[in-house]
Amino acid sequence: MQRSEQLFQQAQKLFPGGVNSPVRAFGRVGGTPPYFKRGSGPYLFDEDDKQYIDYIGSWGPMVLGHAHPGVIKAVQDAASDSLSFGAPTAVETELALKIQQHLPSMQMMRMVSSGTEATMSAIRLARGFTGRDKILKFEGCYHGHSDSLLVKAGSGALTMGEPDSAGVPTDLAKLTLTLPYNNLEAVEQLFAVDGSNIAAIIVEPIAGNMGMICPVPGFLEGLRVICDQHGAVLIFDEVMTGFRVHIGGAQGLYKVRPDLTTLGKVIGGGLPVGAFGGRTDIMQCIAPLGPVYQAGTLSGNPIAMASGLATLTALEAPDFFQNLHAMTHRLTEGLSSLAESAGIGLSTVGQGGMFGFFFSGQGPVSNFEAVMAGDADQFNRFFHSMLDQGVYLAPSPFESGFVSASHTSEDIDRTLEKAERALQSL
Ligand code: KE4
Repeated sequence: MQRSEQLFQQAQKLFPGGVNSPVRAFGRVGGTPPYFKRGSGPYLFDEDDKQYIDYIGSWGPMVLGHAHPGVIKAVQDAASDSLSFGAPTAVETELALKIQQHLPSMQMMRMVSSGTEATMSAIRLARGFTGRDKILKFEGCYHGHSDSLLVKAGSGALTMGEPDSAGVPTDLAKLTLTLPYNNLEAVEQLFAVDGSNIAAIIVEPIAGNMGMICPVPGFLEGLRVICDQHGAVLIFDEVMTGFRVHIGGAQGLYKVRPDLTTLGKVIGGGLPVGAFGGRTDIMQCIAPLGPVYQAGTLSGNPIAMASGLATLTALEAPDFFQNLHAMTHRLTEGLSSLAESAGIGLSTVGQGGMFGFFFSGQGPVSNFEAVMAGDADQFNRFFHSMLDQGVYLAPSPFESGFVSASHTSEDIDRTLEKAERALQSL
């Protein structure tokens, strides 16, 4: 991995930790991150021309696989007409209509340029709409890096061991209440005493930033009832799950309707796009219609909109999510049985094109505390064995993995052959 090592050394002088997003630095697993120069379908090629089967997919956007011909053509065609106008375009309307077709709860929406912008704006909107200041999030959930949401956060914050970031004013952080994921009783107790001061609950309807954790039956439905009882806004952060776990997102899978939804990743197809939207009466509080200000130079960028539109059009193909789920299931079931044969405690979970695995003997994992009890050393050794064998997994136990529509059963089976060797070596 010589070229990547040289590049990483040079990058350390330019970027903190040598990276532009912390989890990429391999801080949790050690070693040098490969530098990629090309992707094609399920494969990545690093600067030393080593090929990897990719299970990160740029942390979710690449649900079609890398360099999908239809997406690349849409981007090239749009780019030849200029990269940005800073003005309304027809293509942003087309993308919004397609999103709304599959997520009808998004009666109105606003495009932004990242998931962080989407959740930050949604929180401000919920506070402006209700006139309340407190919000509730769940331990281990990550909603991007805006100040109010960097409290007991997951993903890179957890990977770096800093779930509560420095630099967030104490007076602001105390307005962010946190509870264990999947603990509905704790939410009921909190709202019983403080419900009239809570503007919103923001939740990952399937948690993907402390590994992958699915909601226990009744959890999401219960949040819906509590928000209705207390006039709080229910925000589903579907930046990761949107167009990843089901054509209708997690809200379509679990049939629970949020008041607001945040999106990102897949709706940009690899280009910077986020969105927030939901009930018309709430969205009408957003400037220029209402008093909640929100803006962005490159919001609705036409190249990014074209990329997202081509991506969503492609995933509307018949049986797209059934096939994607079948591939993911083949991987997770295979990993489970290989681990059992190797006498390793491994629990796996998968939904649509998203999966997780935990090195823990305690069976299914349902919250942050159980995640933290996992065997981090086994994870690290498994990760590096797979990376050496050309399988690119997330470099942290506090992330999810992603399968694309371009992964074939042969790719999955080759992955499992390598996993067998990795598990035997633990
Ligand atoms: P971005 O600002 O990174 O586009 O989105 C923030 C965000 C919001 N909500 C959820 C549920 C998310 O998963 C994310 C971002 N996810 C991480 C991966 N766990 C992005 C990868 C990174 O931080 O480098």
